[in-house]
Amino acid sequence: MAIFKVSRISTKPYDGQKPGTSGLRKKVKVFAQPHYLENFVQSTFNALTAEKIKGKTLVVSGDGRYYSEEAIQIIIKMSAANGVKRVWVGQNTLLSTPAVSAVIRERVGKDGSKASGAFILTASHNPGGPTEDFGIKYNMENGGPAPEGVTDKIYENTTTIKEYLTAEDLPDVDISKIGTTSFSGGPDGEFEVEVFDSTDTYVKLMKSIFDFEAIKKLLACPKFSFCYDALHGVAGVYAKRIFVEELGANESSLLNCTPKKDFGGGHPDPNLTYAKELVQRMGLGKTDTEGEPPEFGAAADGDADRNMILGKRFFVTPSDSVAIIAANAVEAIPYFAGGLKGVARSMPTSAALDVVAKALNLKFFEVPTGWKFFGNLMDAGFCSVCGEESFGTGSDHVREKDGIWAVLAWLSILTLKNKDKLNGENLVTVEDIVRQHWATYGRHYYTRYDYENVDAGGAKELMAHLVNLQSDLSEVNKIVKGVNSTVANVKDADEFEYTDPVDGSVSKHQGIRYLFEDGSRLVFRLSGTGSEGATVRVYIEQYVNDSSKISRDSQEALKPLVDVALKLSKMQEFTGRSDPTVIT
Ligand code: VG1
Ligand code: CO
Repeated sequence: MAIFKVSRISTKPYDGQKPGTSGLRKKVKVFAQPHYLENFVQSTFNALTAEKIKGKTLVVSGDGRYYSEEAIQIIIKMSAANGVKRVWVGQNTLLSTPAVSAVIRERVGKDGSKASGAFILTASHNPGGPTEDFGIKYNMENGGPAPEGVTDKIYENTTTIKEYLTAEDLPDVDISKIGTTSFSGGPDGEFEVEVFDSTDTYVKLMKSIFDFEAIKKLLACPKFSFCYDALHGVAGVYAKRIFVEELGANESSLLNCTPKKDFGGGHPDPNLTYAKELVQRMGLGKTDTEGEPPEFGAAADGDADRNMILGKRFFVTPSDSVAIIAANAVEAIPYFAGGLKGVARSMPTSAALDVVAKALNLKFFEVPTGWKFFGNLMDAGFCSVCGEESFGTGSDHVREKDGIWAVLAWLSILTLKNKDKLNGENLVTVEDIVRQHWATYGRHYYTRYDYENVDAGGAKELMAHLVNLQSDLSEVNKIVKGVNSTVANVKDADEFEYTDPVDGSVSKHQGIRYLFEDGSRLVFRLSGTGSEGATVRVYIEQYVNDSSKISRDSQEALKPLVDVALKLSKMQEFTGRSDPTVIT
């Protein structure tokens, strides 16, 4: 058994190690600077305090992007030196973000041990590779992202750090092979690294939530066809195991399901712009596909917590998706058979979920952007299903959004709606389900405009301008009417502020809102996940409850509100951009 010693290494603070919406994300060349990653990891250990680290088990894994292997070895050595007893690593560094959450909550080690937290190595939907992004975040013992109190403390520590602890002589661990390697030394006397199968715990959890036998019958039905695009992210590992091995889908229904360190040079972000191959296959491309598109298609982001749901030639907005899942969950998904505890959405997500919550008399919560705010609600038993407009959907089975779970939820709804039709009749389609939902609850037209990597100064000025404007609504309404007289009046404008109903913590400046008399909304935010410049997000929403008006093209229906948003914000003036980078 190799013996190791603890070294104290002197270091100096780096600027800008403040975790954003979901961890610290920077270019690989920034992370690869001497002591950069080490400073952040030690600052995290110090923020958690020895009590949560010494003798404990930590999970370290991620989406397998470029620099993950180097980072894992660094974190293993630092964990040993800081008195961690055990590090659990998914084979080949791979664990999806929801799988990490599942491993923390569910996995039991050989000696009965459970993990008390995790470092997740991912920059999620941001591109990977030597010139692209790497990222790291810490998740707590409930399986959810560290709350703001902890991330603030981590950041504070990064500004004063003077030294970190590491075990320089600990040999690198082979993380390509399943098995346990033991060492002796360090504050705990012994230390071990266990490499385990990336899918086992997660697959077992999914099988306890969904009726796999029923879904299998849908996938076997000749009239049904299926397509899944992992965009070269970690979702591919789970897709093979679940959709092909467990549910019997054809291997050819999987696109880009072998994880790559650079995601094949693409942007692993499941939306209509970046999931090009899937969009084309589903008949939503600019040119026609050969043959008939599949009935159902879905995609994931790099770390597999996001999902995009498509029907044949049909796009389901994420805001509609969570509402439809909530409306059908009790009947379609065994895990929810006893009823929903409540539902929640992020503030910029459309109010489609609110309408369902009201109709079904469910507890409802509106939280700031970012999954960390849902965790407290779930731990307190207030919320079962939640979602974000940014292609994030999930439930209280873990404390992260879950891309594969969302696909299984949709397959369960399709299975329910088609339970008497598997003998060759025409099937109820994804589009039928969505249109039926609109007919029952009304439709929330919704779009998001992203202006990526704009000048940070200009973006700040734009936001300041929008806040200033809020003090004079008659001036705002003059501008609105000047752009388009058919648009309703703005009745309220503010910056969203959230008080956590469980612990009372307050989060301010969570997005600038303009609320219209007819229920329409404009929301403006700066992204907290980018690594360069600033990204301005504009969220545009309009509710229509008149059944003769629910079938319009969404971009066309929203055009007047979009024009108002661009004029109010002076978008072109402040950012120099005449068009957004991405429209979803
Ligand atoms: C974006 C999304 C937000 C999501 C976050 C993390 O944040 O808007 O809804 O929770 O990404 O998702 P921002 O601050 O850039 O708007 V992931 O899949 O990148 O962990
Ligand atoms: Co993600």
